[in-house]
Order: sequence, then C-alpha cells, then structure tokens
Amino acid sequence: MRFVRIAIVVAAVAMLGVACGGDGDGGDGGSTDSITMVDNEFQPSSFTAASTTLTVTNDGQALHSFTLPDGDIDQDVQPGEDASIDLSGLDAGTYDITCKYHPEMTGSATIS
Ligand SMILES: [Cu+2]
Repeated sequence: MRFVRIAIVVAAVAMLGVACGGDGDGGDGGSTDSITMVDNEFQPSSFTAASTTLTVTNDGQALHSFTLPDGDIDQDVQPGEDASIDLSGLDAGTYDITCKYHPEMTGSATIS
C-alpha cells in the first residue's frame, strides 16, 4: 500500500506543477523583463519580453551566452553576473534563443 500512496503524491505534485505554469522549471514564463541562466538551461526558457530591455542573470557556475541567431544578439554572461540586453532593434515575432557554449540550452523569446 505504501507504493500506492507515494504514487498518488507524485501524481498530485506533477499536476500542481502543470497548474502553476512551470515557473522555475524552465517552462513558459509569460511576460517578463528578466530571466536567469543556470547550468544548463534558461529559466524560463520560453517567455514574452515585457519591455525592450531584458536583464539576463547567470546563476550558474559556467560561462553562458544569451544568443539569438536570427536577432543578431550574442551576449556572454559570466557566472554571478548579469547583462542588459537591448531588444529594441528586433521586429515583432518569436526568436529562438540558445547558449553558444551549451547547444542544449535552448528556448524562445517573443517580441510583441
Ligand atoms: Cu551555456
């Protein structure tokens, strides 16, 4: 019976995570003007820019970059530091984001 109870708790927690929109787990962050890098993902990985300036903070141990291959943006962010990214030159749309040092770090930024 103990396994069943654990399974129910796990299922309930999983549903809670979905209901909360995945804040902090790299999912859709809605509208924001700041994101965080950890090793190795963006949090949130998918977001809509709330303004033309985005603050990107590297909370990881490794050097990361905030790179929009289609937006001509490529900004290194050292561990423990942050950078202000100027988004004002971008047309409205959704852009892939990645870290050039860690190709598995991916996401998308929507400019409205
Ligand atoms: Cu990286």
